[in-house]
This record gives sequence, C-alpha cells and structure tokens, in this order.
Amino acid sequence: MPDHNVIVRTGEQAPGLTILQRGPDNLEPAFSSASESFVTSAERFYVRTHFEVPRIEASLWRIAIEGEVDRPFEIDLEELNGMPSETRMALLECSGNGRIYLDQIQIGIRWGLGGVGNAEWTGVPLVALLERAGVKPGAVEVILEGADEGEFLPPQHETPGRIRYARSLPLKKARKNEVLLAYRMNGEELAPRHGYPVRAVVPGWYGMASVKWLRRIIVTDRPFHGFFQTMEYAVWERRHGLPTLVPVSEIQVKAQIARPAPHEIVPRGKSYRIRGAAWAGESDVARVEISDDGGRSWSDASLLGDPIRYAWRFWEHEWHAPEAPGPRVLMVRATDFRGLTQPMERDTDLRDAAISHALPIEVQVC
Ligand SMILES: Nc1nc2c(c(=O)[nH]1)N[C@H]1C(S)=C(S)[C@@H](COP(=O)(O)O)O[C@H]1N2
Ligand SMILES: [Mo]
Repeated sequence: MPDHNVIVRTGEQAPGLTILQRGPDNLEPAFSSASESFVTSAERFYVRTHFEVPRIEASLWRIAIEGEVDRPFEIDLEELNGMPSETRMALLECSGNGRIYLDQIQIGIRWGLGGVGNAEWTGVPLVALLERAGVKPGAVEVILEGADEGEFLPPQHETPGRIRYARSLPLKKARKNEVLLAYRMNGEELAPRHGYPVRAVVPGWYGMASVKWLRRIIVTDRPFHGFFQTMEYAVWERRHGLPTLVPVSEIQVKAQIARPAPHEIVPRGKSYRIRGAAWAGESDVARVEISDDGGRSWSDASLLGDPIRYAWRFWEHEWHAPEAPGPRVLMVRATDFRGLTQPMERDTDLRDAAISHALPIEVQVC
C-alpha cells in the first residue's frame, strides 16, 4: 500500500464555504449556494472529514477486496477505469445536517442547512467487484475502509488509538446497482477533499456511508461494530421496548428552504417566491407544504421537473408576505410516495443524527 501520511490542507481553497473546523476540514456552503443549480458544483459541495485528507499517488493506488470471498484481489485505477461504468445523480446529506436546530447539541460539527448537495457521479457498481471476488455463502456485510486515519483526543471520544474511517453496508444494499465506486463527480476527477481517487457513493443513505479515499472492501460474516458504526452515526431504536443502538442508514424525507435565507428581511405585503429542495432517501418526493405561521396552517408548494430517484427535487411557492411587520416563522415539510411525512417534533432517540423534523426558519417582515 502506498504511503499516504502526507496531508493536504483544503480549507484555503474554500471561497464561499464557511469553515466549521480546520484540520480536519469541515466546510459548509449556504444552502442557497449548494442548491443554486440542480447539480451542486464540487466547489459548493459541503466537506465532511474526520481526519486530514490523505494525499494519494493515483498510479500506485490499489483497492483490495478481501474477507469472505472465494477470490480476493486488488484492483488499480487503470483496471477500474476500464470496467463498465455508470453515471447517476445522487444527493449526499450529512446525518448531522441541521444540527444547529437541535435544542441540545451534542458532540459534533455545527451544521446549518448546508450539509447537503446533489451531484452526478461516475463509477463502477460495487456489485461488479463483489461478483468478481465471489461472495461466500454466509456473508452478511461489506465494510468499506478509507485511507484516512487518526485519533480523537479524549475525553471527547474514546477510541482504541489510531483508527481508519470505515463503515459497513448490509450485503443487500451493497449489491444494489446504484452503489458506486465513483471516480468522477460532475464529469471531473474527484477533488482530494471529496475522496480522490475513488470513493463509494451510496445513494439513498446518509453521507457517512459514502466512504472516501476507498482502499479496502472487506466482506464479513457478521455485523461490523466499528467506531463510526456504533459510537458515531448510530441511533437508538426501540426493540421490544429496549433501546438498541443501530447504525444510521437511509436518508429520511426532508425539504429545506433555500430562499429566503434564515433571518432574511422580506418586504411586507408583497409577493415573494419561496424556493428550495426536497429529497426522500429510497423513495421520491410526493408533496411539499409550506407554513408561514410556525406550522399551524399549510399550503402546497409546486414541485418542479420530474422526480429523479436519489436526487433532490426543486419546489417553489408564491407567498404573499403579511402586511404586518415583525418576525415570522416559515416551515416546510415534505411527504414521500410511501406516505411518510416529516415530523414536527424532534425524536430524541435519534441523538444528534438524521435531523429530519420540520425546521423553523425565522425571517423579518418589514
Ligand atoms: N474516508 C472517509 N470517508 C468519509 C468521511 C470521512 O471522514 N472519511 N466522512 C463521511 C461523511 S460523515 C460524509 S457526510 C460524507 C461527506 O462527503 P463530502 O465531504 O464529499 O461531502 O463523506 C463520508 N465519507
Ligand atoms: Mo456526515
């Protein structure tokens, strides 16, 4: 394996992104900037890293496929590029997106509304590599391991020393054709901070599943209980009345307002076009509603374009701003084709992940 202990500083090249943390870099665009066009450019796409960005020498890069397989192998970039590829749209949302709206913020990056973006990814379906390796009967999961590594300092976290970023997928999802080993984003080579040279893209799942700087794929015969699977990115699920930690997985249905921005001044008594985007994990957005009285009454927004599975859908609503000046709370909520609607209240079992209840966006009418 090549040496990747050299780090790259990415924050300097981040005009228009708010720096939530430096080294490791966590960078957030305004949601209006991320959603300015249907495809979010790499420059406007949020950056979530847990460790320094590894610098990778592409010509030496190999991805290993091992574990519960008949024929473990390594593949280099040239060979990966030569395999049949797919190009598809997929939104990534960090499971901490919207965290500033939680009453009690726990450990974690303080994302506003910008921890989400929609891009076009090109790569090889993971299933093609799994088939070539031959998954053994009895296998249940696929662990994706990144090249980035480091240590969290106590007392914030307890880790077994230096760890690499790794997440697992159940085989059922790993075998779905939409799960890509992507080497292009919006038609261009991946930027270092977005996973160069190869990252996983797991459409429909929160961002933590889309492992960047992919170096190893390990098929296992038991569920993975790694740090980012249990300590981080895990939520309480009640089974038989007992809370059990389960890994965060599918993106929950959600809509966000891009315009007006939080605290924007809006002229009273005039028409104002509210716009934004909505997304629905493994389903499609069926309906978006808007409230201008903090969630007491709702009207339908218009959905734009056609649904594209795993991408976001734009919506807009012609709003007649009230005559009376003062603060006003706008809210938006989406419903998917399964009939699931965003809840009004935060479910605290979700800890500080999967923030999908309707968020209050305060504006000033004047
Ligand atoms: N190797 C590696 N992969 C990773 C991460 C990471 O820190 N290391 N962060 C994850 C998280 S939490 C998110 S939300 C997405 C963010 O991808 P982006 O930075 O390209 O937007 O990458 C995921 N993949
Ligand atoms: Mo994330």
